Amino acid sequence: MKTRVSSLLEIKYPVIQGGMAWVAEYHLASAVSNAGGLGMIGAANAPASWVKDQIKKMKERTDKPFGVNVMLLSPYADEVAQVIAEEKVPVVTTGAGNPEKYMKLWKEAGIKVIPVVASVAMAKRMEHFKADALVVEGTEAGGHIGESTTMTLVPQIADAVKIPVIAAGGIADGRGMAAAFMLGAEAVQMGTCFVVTQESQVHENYKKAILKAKDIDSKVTGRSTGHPVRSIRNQMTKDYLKKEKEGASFEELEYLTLGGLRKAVVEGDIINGSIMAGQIAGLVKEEKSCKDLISSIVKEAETLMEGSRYHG
Ligand code: TUI
Repeated sequence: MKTRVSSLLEIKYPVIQGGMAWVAEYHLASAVSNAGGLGMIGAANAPASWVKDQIKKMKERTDKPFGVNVMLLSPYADEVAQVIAEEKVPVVTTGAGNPEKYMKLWKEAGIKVIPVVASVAMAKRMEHFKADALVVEGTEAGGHIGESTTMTLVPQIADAVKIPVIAAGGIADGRGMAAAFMLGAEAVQMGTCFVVTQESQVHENYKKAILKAKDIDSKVTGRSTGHPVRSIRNQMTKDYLKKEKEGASFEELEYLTLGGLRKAVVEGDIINGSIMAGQIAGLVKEEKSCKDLISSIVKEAETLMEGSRYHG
């Protein structure tokens, strides 16, 4: 399945693994890259030394392209941006903000820059600043989210820019991938379904929570702080939403989500921790290897798209 994105990134399949905080580390990312997708290291709130070590381990485990996601709200974003340039990481994606101030540094280092955007205005701005492609992420996604859905955002941004669009948010099978392509995307980025792969290092309890989740088990906390975050409902989301109603401080609320993510991913505390996952968790029903996951999704999407051409 060749698209402008698979050619740009020099990958076999136009499938990108999301740069998920605490989840997107080198075991998972190298498995994705070795399976023909683009594996991502999620820098999240980690210091540059951690990111540098992860890049080293990636290079030991794969000779295929990979990327690093920079979470722009991180206090370490500046130093992480520098390490990415020094290490000449093939691809960088950014999330939760505007990466303008790093674009020149990365482009001069020959890095492909793919900002995650959640609006048409931001998409146009990133194209102007010489982004190579865009991840267009709908509100169905897990973690920090925007307002618009993947269904509405992808075609509007595909029409507004010339650079290729990668759809994210709500995709976990071949139907979702084919639908995203129909909307104008040339690749997909997926998160939730990669959390439950065999190579993912997250605590078993976290995987079980996703596998067990139903369509209505997703909650958004933090709308009042301006940092809305989607996760699977539990005691934490209940406490958070209550505190939010009572007007708790920004710091107190923020700690519940980001501090809570470590608690859930590393310690397996799925009661008081933050189980970030997308609305599609209800569709994710089995733990597969990254290779099986990617090849089954691509095969299903290809079959569906063949069918649509045949009938079209
Ligand atoms: O970044 C993500 N997902 C994330 S980041 C994260 S860590 C975190 N946890 C709690 C609070 C805050 C961060 C967990 N999940 N996805 C990419 C994404 N980017 N979604 C939405 C956006 C976005 C939003 C606004 C991108 C640009 C933007 O522009 C604002 C501006 O500066 O104009």
